[in-house]
Amino acid sequence: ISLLPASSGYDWGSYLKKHGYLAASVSSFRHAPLCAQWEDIEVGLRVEVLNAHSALMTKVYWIATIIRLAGYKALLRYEGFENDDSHDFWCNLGSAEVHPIGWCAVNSKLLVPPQALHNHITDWKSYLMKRLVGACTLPVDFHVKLAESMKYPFRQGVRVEVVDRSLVSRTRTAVVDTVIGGRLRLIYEDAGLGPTGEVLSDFWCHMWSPLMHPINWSVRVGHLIKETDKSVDMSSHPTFRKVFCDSVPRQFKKLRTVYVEGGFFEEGMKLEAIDPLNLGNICVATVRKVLLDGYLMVGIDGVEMGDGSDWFCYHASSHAILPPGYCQNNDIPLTLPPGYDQATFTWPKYLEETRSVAAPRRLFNSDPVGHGFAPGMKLEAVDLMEPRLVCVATVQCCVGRLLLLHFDGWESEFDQWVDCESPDIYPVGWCELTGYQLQPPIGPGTENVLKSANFIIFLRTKGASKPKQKM
Ligand code: MLZ
Repeated sequence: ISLLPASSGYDWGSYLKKHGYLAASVSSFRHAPLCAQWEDIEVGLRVEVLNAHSALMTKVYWIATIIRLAGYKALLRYEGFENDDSHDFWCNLGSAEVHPIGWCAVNSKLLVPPQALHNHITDWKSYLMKRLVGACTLPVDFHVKLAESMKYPFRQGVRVEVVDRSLVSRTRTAVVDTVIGGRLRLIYEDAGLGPTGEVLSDFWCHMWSPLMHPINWSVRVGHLIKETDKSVDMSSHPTFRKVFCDSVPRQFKKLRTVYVEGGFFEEGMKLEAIDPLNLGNICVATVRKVLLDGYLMVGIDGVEMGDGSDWFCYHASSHAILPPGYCQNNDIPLTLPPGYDQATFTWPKYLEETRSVAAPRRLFNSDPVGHGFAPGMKLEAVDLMEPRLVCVATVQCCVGRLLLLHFDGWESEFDQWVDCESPDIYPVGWCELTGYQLQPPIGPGTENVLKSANFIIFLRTKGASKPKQKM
């Protein structure tokens, strides 16, 4: 299945309005620009916004009220239309055309009402005085804060260690090629170039992704790293003509410290873990190796290749590893090793059969967390199996810290569990704000297209058990 032609300006507004969808609030995304400022942003705020209905040659502005919020997007109504919603329009509050009240005065810009209102009200001055008494507006430093939160500690030419997409049990050295909204396009140092100079293997991740590390991390914690193939010549690629600079730990998000006194994870202990290659599945799993600094290599029971090539590194504080019994306690399906039956599987029996022990509960990061997500909320989320893609998505369900995400228009096969603080989920309007391309739902809302698309996926996956997808 190929994706729809990418659209840069996805019409979130019509999609939300047509179906009455809600969107998660910007304040629920700790890594998102303006997250801390968003508490003050609410329906009823007044802003000065470009007047798109003016016949004048110069840019003029008018006052509008926030009628509805969806992530960064606001449904605005120009002052004067009162209860008439027919001119309402969606606008990204992060865009350069929206300002706090008073901005026009300070910057010598004209406030001119939209043409449809010209004959409507004659004494604008007293009308506005009445309408604006006691009204709130955006914080004055809104755009300054926005600009500040969109500075990133990475730039082209910075070297990092990142998971090898062709062999997830090891890392590989890569160079930052592009930075958009804190997401990095990384090119493996020995990726190779195709006939037209195109990069043969790259990886996208957020700068706070747990899959990315500073240079020397792998050797330090004891993780396997692919030796860079020096015979591969990348020098004709513009990114590789830059002066390189090794990334250092302070450029990365600090992980929660784990205490190993009083016992830590040990090789052979059983747990439940999100399958790194099928992120919609929480599986029976085993600690295969304990690395330094609280990192673990985890294998999924019953489907392991046996050579360690499909082990995956999770930090002990990761949301992706859970104590045995977690799924049952929370009424969500646990994916069992082949040959086991949902009706008869019990953890105590399984531990006995496999002569193993459960990883103790206290070792897991079970901090209770309040978050603002609820089932049905819309957001923009990375398809972690193809991490270049940021897609229109819905929170399907919430379990503790975990959110099950569904990609609109795609089969549930593509659903993924993510942590509520994952840096790979963004508010509605984030792509527009940062200039990242958003993947719209396939089959833009029409039943037929949706059905046939599902059908194609069905054909693709029919027969075989769910195919493993490459990262
Ligand atoms: N190549 C993949 C793209 C899937 C993207 C889905 N994103 C939710 C496929 O066609 O299967």
